[in-house]
Amino acid sequence: MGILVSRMWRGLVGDGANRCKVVIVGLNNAGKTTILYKLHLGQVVLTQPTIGSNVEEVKHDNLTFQVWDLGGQENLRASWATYFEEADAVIFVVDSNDQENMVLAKMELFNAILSEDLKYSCLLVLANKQDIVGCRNAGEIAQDLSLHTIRTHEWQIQSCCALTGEGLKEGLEWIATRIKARKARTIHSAPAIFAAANSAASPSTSAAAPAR
Ligand code: G3D
Repeated sequence: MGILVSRMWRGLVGDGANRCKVVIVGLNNAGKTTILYKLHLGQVVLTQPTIGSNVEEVKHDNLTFQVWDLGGQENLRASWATYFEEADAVIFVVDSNDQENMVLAKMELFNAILSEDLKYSCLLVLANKQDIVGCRNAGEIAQDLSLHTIRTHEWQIQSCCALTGEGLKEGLEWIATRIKARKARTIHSAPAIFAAANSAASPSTSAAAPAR
């Protein structure tokens, strides 16, 4: 279902070079929808629990992010992976004031990044709700989630407050930088791959040529 919706959306809006796909996941109530609309509209909207997904476009630094907010309720988390296809980045949102569910959040985070479709995605962890007195700070959340053990993905943790928007721009900036660097690496390695493919092909080409 997620794959179908995601492909239909791409069909509608196109698939230009400056277009990137970002998925926002995290437990229910972490602030995912608030973040999506703060990024998209620059304002806080009254949210309802997300049934399925919300998707909006966010423009930043010459890039157009197609941002997917996926429902975080237990029964919806199993379907996250169906939205991951071709995601350039994954944002994992944590309610920094919800210490009780930190172990569950860690489990869901590691489940998500195990997904084959996220193999090349960078990971931004947003330590949200920093306005709440007594919440865990970004360093503590990095510890809680054992982020330092992640070797498979480029990752970053950013503290933020979705209500004021503090920290969101910095998070997006990091993603934009990572995506641009990856695109540049792909462009630079393309001639090398092309040359390797050519030289691998040439023996059979010459073998096929008539002997003089
Ligand atoms: P979700 O999409 O991850 O399920 P929502 O989460 O975006 O629906 O947000 C859940 C609740 O957290 C909302 O409150 C929302 O206003 C609040 N929230 C989101 N971000 C912040 C933040 O940075 N600080 C604080 N204090 N609250 C935040 P309600 O009351 O509507 O349920």
